[in-house]
Amino acid sequence: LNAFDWEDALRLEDMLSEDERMLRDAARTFAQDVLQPKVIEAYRDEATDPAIFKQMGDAGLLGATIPEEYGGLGANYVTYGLIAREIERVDSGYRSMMSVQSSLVMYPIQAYGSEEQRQKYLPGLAAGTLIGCFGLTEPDAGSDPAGMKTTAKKTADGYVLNGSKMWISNAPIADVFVIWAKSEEHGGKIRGFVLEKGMEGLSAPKIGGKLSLRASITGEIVMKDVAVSEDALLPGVQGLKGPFGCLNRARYGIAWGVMGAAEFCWHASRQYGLDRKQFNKPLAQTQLFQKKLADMQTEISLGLQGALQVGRLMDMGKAAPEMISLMKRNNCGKALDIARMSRDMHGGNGISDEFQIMRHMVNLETVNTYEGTHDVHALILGRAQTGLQAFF
Ligand code: TGC
Ligand code: FAD
Repeated sequence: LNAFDWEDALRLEDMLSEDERMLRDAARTFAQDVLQPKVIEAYRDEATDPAIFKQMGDAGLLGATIPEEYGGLGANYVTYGLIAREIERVDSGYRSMMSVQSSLVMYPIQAYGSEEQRQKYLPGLAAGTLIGCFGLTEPDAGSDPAGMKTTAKKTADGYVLNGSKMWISNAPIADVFVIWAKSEEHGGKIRGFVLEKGMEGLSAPKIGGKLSLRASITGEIVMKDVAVSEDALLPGVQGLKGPFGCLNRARYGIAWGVMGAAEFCWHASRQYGLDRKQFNKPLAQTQLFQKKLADMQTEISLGLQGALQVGRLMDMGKAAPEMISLMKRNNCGKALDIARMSRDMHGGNGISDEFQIMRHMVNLETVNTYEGTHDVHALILGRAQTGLQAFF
């Protein structure tokens, strides 16, 4: 038998191709060299630097799965997951910026857009010279997006949109807005529209006072008689399966991403326990401390294997949305438990931003809630195994 590698207990490394490892390593270098030095201050000041999009674009991290002809990397979903893990090892907010741009803005334009829409938006979004956002949630429609009130009315040469969106990542600095609205012309079915910054009647005020995900800007989107031409409509999809098709990809990325945040907390706890002595011995030499480290190692090793398996199935075209619910829910919940445990293991230092644990912990509160809450994913899995829906 081989020697045991405590950091990679189930040898994830051996299950990756050379290309996957290479792109993962490049993402790690970028995250550690470019993002890590800014994050403590950005979080403290609740400041999002829009230049990060350009830096991510230059590093090839936006739209990794989008074909090269549109500026993407043409990489597989396993690679996309590995990138999310490296970015979220630094901060969930930075991973949010990357995943909204990649899965929630570039993906729908590629999958549901016209060729003109693809040519117009995808290269700039891949380069990070354009910033995108995704408006599904509304003040009165969160877990139940079918209850949305935003409408699109047909006019002689296009549509007029009215309504408001709430809790939208990137919105205040966005150039491109993917908006989901009920279209009168299509019998009230949900359709996607691409709006642009500067359109009359469109505004995106920042939501201040967030105690979580402070390095990623969040806003409302207010639409008052926003007139768009016919070519703003995403022609390729109608109904809730449009936004859900995007969410499948973003939720999958989150399943990997949160494992990166959890790994940061786990490694920091181990090191802290080796360095810090109480009662004349390292904390890491106590049974309670070691049990916690073993629990962290176990959940992270299993969570990464599960994420990899779903990624492989996605790349083979064999993944089901319920698999993604299972991994998004499990990995977010476990990462949050690990971050809370790590906060405790750091004692008083655990509450200091310099140790970075508490930032991960409060970020993960958001990640556990957005893209379908922990309980909503339980209900999706409950429905899949009983045939009974318990949402309403
Ligand atoms: P339901 O009857 O289940 O489905 C309606 C239609 O949608 C289809 N569908 C899916 N298609 C593809 N993938 C999926 N995962 C799908 N889930 C459902 C379904 O086949 C059906 O199609 P059709 O053609 O028959 O009409 O719809 P429901 O209203 O009962 O849904 C219930 C529920 C709770 C599962 C769903 O509404 C839900 O998932 N709610 C959670 C909402 C959510 O995740 N919001 C996320 C907002 S975006 C965000 O948070 C971004 S943060 C990103 C960041 O910053 O990183
Ligand atoms: P609610 O749906 O009101 O849920 C409140 C509680 O009730 C939760 O615990 C939930 O699990 C529970 N609950 C709801 N329904 C049921 C039920 N049937 N049975 C049992 N329990 C239930 N949205 C976007 O569209 N785009 C974005 O870019 C985006 N970014 C976000 C960024 C941040 C920082 C945050 C916080 C949110 C973001 N969201 C975004 C919104 C996010 O997707 C929603 O917050 C999430 O879907 C939950 O909706 P809600 O907040 O309205 O909570």
